[in-house]
Amino acid sequence: MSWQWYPGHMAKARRLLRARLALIQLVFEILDARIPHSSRNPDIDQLLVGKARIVVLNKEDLAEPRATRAWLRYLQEEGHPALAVNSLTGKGLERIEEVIFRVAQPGRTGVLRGMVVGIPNVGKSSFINRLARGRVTAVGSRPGVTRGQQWIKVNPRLELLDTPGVLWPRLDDRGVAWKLAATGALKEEVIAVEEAACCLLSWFQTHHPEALAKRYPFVPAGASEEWLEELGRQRGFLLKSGAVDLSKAAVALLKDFREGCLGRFTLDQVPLDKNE
Ligand SMILES: Nc1nc2c(ncn2[C@@H]2O[C@H](COP(=O)(O)OP(=O)(O)OP(=O)(O)O)[C@@H](O)[C@H]2O)c(=O)[nH]1
Ligand SMILES: [Mg+2]
Repeated sequence: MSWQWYPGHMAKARRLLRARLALIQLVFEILDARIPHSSRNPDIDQLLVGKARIVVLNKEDLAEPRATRAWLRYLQEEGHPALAVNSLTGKGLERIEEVIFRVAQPGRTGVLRGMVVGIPNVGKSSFINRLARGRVTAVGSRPGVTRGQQWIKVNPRLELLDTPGVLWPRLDDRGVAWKLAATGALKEEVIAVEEAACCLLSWFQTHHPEALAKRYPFVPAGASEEWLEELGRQRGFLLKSGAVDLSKAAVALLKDFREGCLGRFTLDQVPLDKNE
């Protein structure tokens, strides 16, 4: 699969992040609750060394609740407060300010400044909008700060840098790429949709065949490629040649998964304790 991240982009993102980190006391690390491992930037600990951090499992409404609880425990054991959040409704954000002021000390001005980081499409902008809801006041670019950096005043004690830090995902792990594709972290143009759909399908066939049978009762069980072909045939996705348009079938499956039509699922398991 190809990626939209290249060494040049990564170096630039790293530089930008460093410059912004100098201005803030707190980082919100946004992960996708369906893939907390795969949506995590592999260099995050190095990048954020010494910064107070709150980990946010966003899109909790699409993830499996029991898995989310296990992930929250795991992340908290790492030493960061972790919250499961739905940024569209605000669920999970009720006590965020309490958590914020527990982990980070305001700067010299008495105002705590934070920023939001995460890989593409995890919900960084939605999170910022939700946190600042109804109170969005850009408080102007500060002198000496890189051109045009805007601060959003969430409340008198908390400001957020409005440009979220886009981080690169794990690029080296094939087991991760399809999960990023399935959840929408990678644009469809840059991924092999059929490959991603086949991987997702195999995952469902292994872990939740009942969810597939419920959503697609008309598609008989079979190896992933045949299954996809059958879905395409049943839905009438045909090419001019009469052959099934597999990529259309793949996109239909990915879309169903992303929109939660199959149910709530978490694709990443909490790593087993090394001592177990
Ligand atoms: N179901 C659900 N969808 C969400 C949630 N948060 C964000 N989304 C959706 O996820 C998509 C991406 O959200 P954005 O806020 O644009 O994500 P982003 O990280 O800012 O994306 P980029 O700026 O492109 O990197 C949008 O379609 C949102 O509506 C959530 O908690 N639950
Ligand atoms: Mg955004």
